[in-house]
Amino acid sequence: MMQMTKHTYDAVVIGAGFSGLYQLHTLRDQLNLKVKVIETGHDLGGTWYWNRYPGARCDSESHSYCYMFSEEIYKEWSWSERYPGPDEIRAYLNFVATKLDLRKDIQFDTTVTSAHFIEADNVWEVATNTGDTYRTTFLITAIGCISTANVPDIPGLSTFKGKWYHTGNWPHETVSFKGKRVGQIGTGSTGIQAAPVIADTAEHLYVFQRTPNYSVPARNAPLTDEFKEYVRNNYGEIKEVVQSTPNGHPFRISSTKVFDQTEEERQATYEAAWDKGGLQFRASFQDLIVDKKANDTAANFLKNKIKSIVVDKETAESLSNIDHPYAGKRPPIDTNYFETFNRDNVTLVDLKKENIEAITATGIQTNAGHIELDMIVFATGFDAITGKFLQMDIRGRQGLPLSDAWKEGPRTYLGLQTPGFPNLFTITGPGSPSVLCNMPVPIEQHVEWITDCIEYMRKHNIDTCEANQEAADEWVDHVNAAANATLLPTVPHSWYLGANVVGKPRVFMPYAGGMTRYRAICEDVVANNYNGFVFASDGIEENTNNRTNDKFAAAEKIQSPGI
Ligand code: NA7
Repeated sequence: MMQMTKHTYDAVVIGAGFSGLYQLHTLRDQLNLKVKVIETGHDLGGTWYWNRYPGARCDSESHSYCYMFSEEIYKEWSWSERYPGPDEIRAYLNFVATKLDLRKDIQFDTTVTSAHFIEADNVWEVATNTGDTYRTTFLITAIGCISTANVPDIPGLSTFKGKWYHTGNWPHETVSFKGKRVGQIGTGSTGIQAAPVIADTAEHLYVFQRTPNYSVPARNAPLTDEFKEYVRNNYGEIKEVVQSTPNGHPFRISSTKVFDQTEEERQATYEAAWDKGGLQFRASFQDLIVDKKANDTAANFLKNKIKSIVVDKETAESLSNIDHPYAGKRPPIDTNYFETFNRDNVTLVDLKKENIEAITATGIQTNAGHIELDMIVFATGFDAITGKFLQMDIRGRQGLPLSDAWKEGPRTYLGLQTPGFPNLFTITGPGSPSVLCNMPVPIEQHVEWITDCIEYMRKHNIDTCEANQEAADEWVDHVNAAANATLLPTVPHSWYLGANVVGKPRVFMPYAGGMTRYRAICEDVVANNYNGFVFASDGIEENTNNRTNDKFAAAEKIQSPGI
């Protein structure tokens, strides 16, 4: 029989990645709360514990993909490359965890299966797969946005005799492609990183492409001593930039509009951005993500680059036949992705020309023929942002399941709380700027906001904090308005919209209004007595102020999106 142990905590945090580790630190070490972090993985790292696929690398630059809350921690760590890989990110998180003595309060190898709000006691009762249960006043999800692997339901997968993997659940032991015929399905950020590395050793790689994608060279390289020195000496300036740019990256978005420049000047701007590499390409002009005609100039530049790199004309055509605006979906950055299609051992399978009919015992059957494979790699993305929430049985007031509250799509206030779920805080939940930013920036802001809110509650003997329905409805409208001011919702097959998962409601989930605007809104909410949140003690509401926050009411205020 399973041993049942009941624990009581002030706060339970789900997840031991960037968010969970920092949340543990602030609640335990600043507020002196009794905190437990529950983590499925055998070790810390969050998304970087699972994402170890070939070529995996963060697309934020390393000197900004880290905590900024402590100058000491920032300066003690030194990154080795322009973009950090999973091993280095885990080493960094381990360094932070050791420095702050975090491990002792993390329960690894444990998955939260349910969390129910017990109204009579104002506590959350959290159950896990190990049989332990936890009673806690505050429940905080730190579960990441892209942590639920999406394996498409292609008939016949169970009959496949070779090995298959999803990139987001990659084995921890080395997977050898030597002498193997590998089929890779998916050409998003992940597939674009993986293909060149798999092709290096595979006997043959078949890349199954449903939607062609733009990509800009990452231009990854070891960091020079000079740059490391610059990072060490300019903590304040780097922090100022990442916290004042809409997307949290360590570079400014140009204030120049596309048609402010002549054709010749524009090409030179794009060439320079291409040579520099990375997500900074997207920051070349102010209006790239809001004006389709402006975007077309970048799109055409990138399509021409593909055609200039890929030698085989038909393959080049298939790769550059892109149907959506540049950066309308998450823009990948790569190392030799398009060059990979010039190798003799790589074949592009264009799923606009042929369909996958089934997976067989020995490969993939399309309507054009059978491709013999020893291995299949699914680079097919995630049930993003809401997937992990809905895998847990979360119930709020009157037993309301979160899956019911979000049936038509997630409805939160500021991405931080859902009406009906008191004292449940969601770091980078739906409606947060999250994935449209360099993630550690919204994470730090959310963690600090939640910590301040809990501190306020304790100081004022408040039992519960709960988003009010009207505030959440307004926020959802604002999230939609922010998205609609950009080209992002025009891409029908985007995971931002949930369109990559069968049956998922099509709702634009992240907040595209920018991290700086978002931060100002959150500060304004606090200044206005936590406007839109209901505080209650002994069941009596304490702050019944009217909602006066007009900061996010008007869509026309969204001029520069936060991506
Ligand atoms: P993405 O960006 O969701 O990409 C998934 C890819 O898999 C994309 O090319 C999909 O094509 C393709 N896909 C998904 N299902 C299928 C099926 N059934 N058949 C063929 N192709 C399919 O996930 P990534 O892991 O690349 O990136 C996720 C984020 O991780 C990324 O944005 C970064 O933030 C880090 P589609 O475009 O839907 O036609």
